[in-house]
Order: sequence, then C-alpha cells, then structure tokens
Amino acid sequence: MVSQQALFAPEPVTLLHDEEGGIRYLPESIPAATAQQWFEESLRNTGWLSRQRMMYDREVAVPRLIATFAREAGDLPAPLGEAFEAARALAGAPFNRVGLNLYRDGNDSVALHSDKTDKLVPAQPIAIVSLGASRRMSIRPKAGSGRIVHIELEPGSCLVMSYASQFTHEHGIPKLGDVSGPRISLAFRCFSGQG
Ligand SMILES: O=C(O)CCC(=O)C(=O)O
Repeated sequence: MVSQQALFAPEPVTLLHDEEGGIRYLPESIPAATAQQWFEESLRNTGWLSRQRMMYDREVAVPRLIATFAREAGDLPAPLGEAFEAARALAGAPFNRVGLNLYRDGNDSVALHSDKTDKLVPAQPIAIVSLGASRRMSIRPKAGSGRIVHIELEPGSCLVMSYASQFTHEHGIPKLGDVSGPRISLAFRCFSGQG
C-alpha cells in the first residue's frame, strides 16, 4: 500500500537542464524536525565569522556570517557529520567541504555570483541544504536573454547545482523586507586535493 506520506511527497523541480543534471530543487529532503534540530545545532555549535571585503576604496562587512569545515578534519560539530552523509546521499556526490552561511535577517544576502571552480572536482555538483527561515534564491543566465528564475528555499530542502551550471548561470540570495527569521545554508562541495 502507498503511504499517505509517499502520496503527498513533493516532487523535485528541475530549474535548469544541462548535461550534468542542471539545477534541481528537492523539497522536504530532510524531515522538518531534523531540519529544525540541525538549524539550532548549527547556530549554537559554529564559530561564525564576519568577513570583510573591499568595495571601491573601503572595507565593508560581507552581509552574512560564514564558516567552513573539511569532512576529513574529523571532530565536526553537530550536525555536520550527519548532514554530510545526507547531502552525499541526496546528490550522489562525495562531498568533502561544507561552507555555512548565516543570514541573520532580511538585510543579510549574497550577491549574484557563480561558484569559483578552480578548486572544485569537475562534473561534481554543489548541494545547498536550507535550514531555518525560507529565503528566495535568484538564478540568472550569465549571457543571452534567458529569464531570471526565483525559487523559495524552504527549510529541509536541498538545491543541487551542476558544476557545468557555474559556467552558465549565477545564483544569489537577495535582501528582502519580510523575512520570518534567520536562515542557515549548508553548501556542500567536492574540493580537489588539499584545496
Ligand atoms: O545560502 C545560499 O543558499 C547560497 C549560498 C551560496 O551561494 C554560496 O555559498 O556560494
């Protein structure tokens, strides 16, 4: 018999097609209670850093807090050990790095960008697991007249982006007036060598 849960399980959404799987949104990939627990643990257990960057001729704070962990470093703070395994299974990729982003409120953001590929293993995807408040992601083609796509990244979802898509598209989390609270994203990547 098909369970109620299976009947109403939300379908993955393909936002972009390419030869490496494109960009896929997988809603409810992590059960809601687990996603909430991971959010609380990540908030509490992470040594969050504020990074500076140059804007024209002055230094400004990057509008979000960040942290990075290597899987092989061992001694990962909860929930990262469990989250690595889940992301590896969801995307079918041997992720060995995770970058965490904490968006404290609607003023925190990340500008449209593509991930730097020089230290990434070619053809391996990037997976972004969302925790906490929902935030909108914008995805825009780098060239041509293709349309910009917006997707609401809900807690417990996983967005899988191909390596190839980093050459054709940019993604970002815009500032937003009405955000229900803080959000954490766990961005899993496959780094080559010591990266
Ligand atoms: O927080 C997100 O969903 C996006 C994060 C991101 O673009 C990045 O870490 O490069």
